[in-house]
Amino acid sequence: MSTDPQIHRAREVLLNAQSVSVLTGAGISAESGIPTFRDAGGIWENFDPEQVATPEAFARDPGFVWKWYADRMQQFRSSSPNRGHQSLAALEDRISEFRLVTQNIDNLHQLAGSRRITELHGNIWRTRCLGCGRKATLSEVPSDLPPKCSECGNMLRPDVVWFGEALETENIQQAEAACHAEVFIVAGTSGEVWPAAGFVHQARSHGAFVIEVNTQRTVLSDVTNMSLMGPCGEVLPQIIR
Ligand code: BV8
Ligand code: ZN
Repeated sequence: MSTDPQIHRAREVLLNAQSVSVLTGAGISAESGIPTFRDAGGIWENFDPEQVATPEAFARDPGFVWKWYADRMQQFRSSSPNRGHQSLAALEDRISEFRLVTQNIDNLHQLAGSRRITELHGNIWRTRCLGCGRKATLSEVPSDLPPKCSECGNMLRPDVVWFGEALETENIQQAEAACHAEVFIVAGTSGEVWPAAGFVHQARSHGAFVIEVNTQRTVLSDVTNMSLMGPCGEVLPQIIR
């Protein structure tokens, strides 16, 4: 667990910061009951990413991939933001220059009230039409899979970024701008996925004070100024008074 002096130091740093950016991963949603990818019992223990999170997998069997997402949507519907998400929303209200960059697609940051969000990997409740390219937001879990476009009748895909797919340029630009903040918090991510993990390295190289919040050490821990060991739902409320 992180020590009080570390918590106190992190709180001081945040109190004096004019600009703060945050990068979050699946770990911040763990206390909302959503399994992470690479922890024990994680998603990749039961599913091979190549079978469900690549454009090839979708081309091969869109119904199977949509079933995987529909099941996750059901789970997300019964999950609500935890104190970790809520603390970041409160921090945003206090800091004039704030950006939340998330790898998560579960929409919990939005539900917690965060506004200046960059969704690096998209959002599970948004679809994109393979025919006309139209984006739409689903209000409920689709029943007949794969869903069809109400405009042109073509197949819809989840508006998420799969392995091997490029992130949207605008999101990369927003994330790169976020790396110029005085303080960069990286919370609940294993740092395994690129280019998301690379933004932590960029922030450090720009001279940011990098604070990690995680239940265990990660490949990013050596890139940080401070690594606070503990769950997001406990540590973030302590450092964001
Ligand atoms: C791309 C889909 C190129 C949506 C996801 C180098 C450079 C560039 C690319 C690569 C590269 N090396 C390899 C690549 C390819 C690949 C990649 O990174 N592979 C990895 C696995 C090696 N990257 C890509 O393919 C990316 N695309 O680069 O395209 C390109 C360029 C031009 C033109 C064409 C192509 C696309 C990556 C996006 C993939 N999509 N998701 C979905 O279905 O969710 S990634 C997936 O992993 C999720 O988005 C997830 O958020 C993300 C990262 O995982 P984490 O969030 O970190 O979750 P994880 O389980 O790993 O860790 C949880 C952590 O939380 C742990 O550390 C744990 O200790 C901690 N924790 C647990 N509980 C708590 C906690 N911490 C605090 N509190 C708790 N309570
Ligand atoms: Zn369409």
